[in-house]
Amino acid sequence: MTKLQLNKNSGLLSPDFIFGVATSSFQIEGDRNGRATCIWDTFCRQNDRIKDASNGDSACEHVKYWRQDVEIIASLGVDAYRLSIAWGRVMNADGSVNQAGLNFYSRLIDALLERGIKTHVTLYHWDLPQFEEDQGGWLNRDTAYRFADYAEVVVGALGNKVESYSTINEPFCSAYLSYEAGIHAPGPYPVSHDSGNRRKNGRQAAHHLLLAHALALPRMRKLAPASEHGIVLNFSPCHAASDSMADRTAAETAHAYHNLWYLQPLLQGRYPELLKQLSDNEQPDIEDGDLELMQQPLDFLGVNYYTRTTFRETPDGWFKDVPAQGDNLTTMGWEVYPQGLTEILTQLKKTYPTLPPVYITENGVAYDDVVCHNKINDDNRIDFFQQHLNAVEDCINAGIDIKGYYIWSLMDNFEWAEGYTQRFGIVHIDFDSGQRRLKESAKAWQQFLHSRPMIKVPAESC
Ligand code: IFM
Repeated sequence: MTKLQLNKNSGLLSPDFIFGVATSSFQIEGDRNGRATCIWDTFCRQNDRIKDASNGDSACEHVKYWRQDVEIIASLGVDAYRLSIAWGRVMNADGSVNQAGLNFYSRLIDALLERGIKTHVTLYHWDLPQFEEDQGGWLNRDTAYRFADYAEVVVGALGNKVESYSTINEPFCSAYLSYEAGIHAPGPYPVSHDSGNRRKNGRQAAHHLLLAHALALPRMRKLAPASEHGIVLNFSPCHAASDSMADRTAAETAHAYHNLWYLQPLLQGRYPELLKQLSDNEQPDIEDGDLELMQQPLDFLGVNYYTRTTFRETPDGWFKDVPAQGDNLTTMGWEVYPQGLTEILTQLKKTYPTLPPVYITENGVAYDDVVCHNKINDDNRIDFFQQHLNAVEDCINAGIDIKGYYIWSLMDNFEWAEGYTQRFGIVHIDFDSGQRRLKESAKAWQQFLHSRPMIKVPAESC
């Protein structure tokens, strides 16, 4: 079996470096009846939105098998588990609390703590309740205020027993992919409901997501002063398709639009200069004080990293991504490009010297896994992890404060518009029977994590 290895002086082996596995609510939970309808339920029921026409009704049946999943997590030897809370499992449309839903998460976290596993809770991983979308979703400023109320309910109940909280996961996806590109829920707005053009919608949703983060964070900090509080952003280095000035400019514009747009307001209280290049009817509505509020102190920045993206100029002077090519592609069509992690983080640190400590909150890969004699030989995935661990090490050596690394994902799950066609897990799921099987990559992680030289103090006794 291929092994995962680090040199014995590696910063990743320091006693307080956290290794974890990550999932999200809609992608694994199932138990459709235990929660309010969310935008992904609606989206999945529309024609041609999901590659295999599937939905999240059952997913990995995690609500049914959560005890088994906790045992699997514990068996891996990880320090932490990153999960997300389904807003619609905790809040009802009338604003009342769904106590059964809240209890589910509370029991799960207790069971993890009993096994010495810390939790990282993300409050929003894309499953906006449909009752919020019906009021305009992330295009409606009020959603940001209701998010903060929901955050207060969750953090009020779970408090300090959660090691770290993130407000939002990947606002780029919830804004750009969803309201602008229309390939994620809620999808393209029918013209009659369209409050403006697509670009304006994407920018407005982004603004409200960042506002939601800013409104919630101080309330969360008050309710869980011993926990860490932050946000999770996804980054991809933007490369030019050619050496031409036009393509290089396109790549820079894409970097500002896709990467910096979400980080700069949080660290500097302003959007990139690119904002001024947008026409008046493309710019988001921003109220006085919003940008100041966005500069909430962050205990950490969660960074999700998968690949780089290449751009070329379009005839109207904007940018378009060029599909990755070559033989080093994953089944998502993404290029395996570990050095991109070091590149983007060193670039961000140079641009923003006040970059908070970083957790790599997601990193992983989808490949075509085959079950053969009850075994899933995914050496290609082990290689992927090894290369990215080396990249994390390079970042640490370059002076970036990286405090942890989360594998995406604990288990195969519902991969959004790709349905169940993409397997990102280190644990294989049989979506018919619910059977869980450790892939060889999970065993490699087990061996690596259990053989770490230092002794960890269980989270519960801290
Ligand atoms: O599965 C997703 C996850 O929900 C968010 N980050 C990227 C992953 C892979 O596409």
